[in-house]
Amino acid sequence: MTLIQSWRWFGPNDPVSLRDIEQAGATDVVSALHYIPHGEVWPLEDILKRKALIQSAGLKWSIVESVPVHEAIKTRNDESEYYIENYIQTLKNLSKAGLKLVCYNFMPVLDWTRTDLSYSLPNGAKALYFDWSDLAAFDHFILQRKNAFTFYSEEIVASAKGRWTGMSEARKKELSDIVLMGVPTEKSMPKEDLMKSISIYEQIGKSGLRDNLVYFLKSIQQTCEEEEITMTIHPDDPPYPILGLPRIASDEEDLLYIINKVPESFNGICFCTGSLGAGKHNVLPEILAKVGAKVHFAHLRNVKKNSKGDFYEAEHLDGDVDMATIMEQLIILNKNRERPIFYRPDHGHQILDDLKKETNPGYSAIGRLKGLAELRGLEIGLDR
Ligand code: DNO
Repeated sequence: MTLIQSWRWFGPNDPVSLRDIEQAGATDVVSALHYIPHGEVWPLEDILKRKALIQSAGLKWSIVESVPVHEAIKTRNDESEYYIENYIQTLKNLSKAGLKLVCYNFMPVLDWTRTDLSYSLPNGAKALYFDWSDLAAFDHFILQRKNAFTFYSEEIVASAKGRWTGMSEARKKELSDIVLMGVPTEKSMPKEDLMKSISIYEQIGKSGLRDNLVYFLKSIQQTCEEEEITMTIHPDDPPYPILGLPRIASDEEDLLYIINKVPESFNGICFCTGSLGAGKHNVLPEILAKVGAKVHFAHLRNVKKNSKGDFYEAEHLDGDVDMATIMEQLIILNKNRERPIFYRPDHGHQILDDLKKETNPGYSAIGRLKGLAELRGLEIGLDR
């Protein structure tokens, strides 16, 4: 059995078409109904429509990423039961349509966070960047979170201050928009709402958030088991608490906690080499060796970090993550499985013709195509 190459598609409004995906060489599609507000039930009809569209292009919708977990569930407030019921209904509808593999995350409020979406590399390609000094500047000067600077090292505070002094108004606005942005094609969050959430999560803390995840998983367990659905949690990106928000899927200990607390087979992991790889504390082959049996889906991309922990998204085979070792481990894990492991080339540089186009940050076609081609070559070569 070989690994399955998949590709994220944001739906009919994605500038990358299903045809492009086919030409890039992926067979399976990762998609979600991004237009449905978080927490609402995905109607069966809408799911079937998306599925038919993907099928009509000769591809297969195999993975749902994400079914977002509503904030009410993550904070377990008064409305959480209502949203859990909705989530369960969405899972049942997905299952009716034959969709059995779901990716989600439990990051408070913000999904992945970057500070620059078009960082220029020496060869003219553009990449996504995360810079602690920019984040600290956003935190202190834009968000004005109380005592924000106490959460950063002196070195970062000094460079954040310097940077802010020289920052143009346009860049200040851009930085704010970028940090507050979530998944491309979904709405970004107003600053005031973020502040409110931060104070709620202060009370919850890491252990409270862990409890809320376990409660959520136990609440959907029966449905997942009856419907044969596998849930895969996406690691935190970046794998650190940011802006005072707790993180619970950032390292080996977190992932082991999640799979040990809810050991049933429906509870799985999406192994994202980019998210985990951004953590100085993470040695990916070691993590994969421990959690591999629970990995059903992988996001393969690379990052290069500097000594401060800032990082940019590097080429898929070039960066701090030893992709050849990861691929070798995935190939071995994939033997003797009932269902193959899926991977997608996660993100890619904006290169060539895509530099002239409007693209979803991280999700332009050609950079991902290059990533997929490299990963597939690696896979076939190693497998031989
Ligand atoms: C970033 C993605 C994430 C991911 C979600 C999964 O590009 O990997 O947005 O889709 O966190 O829930």
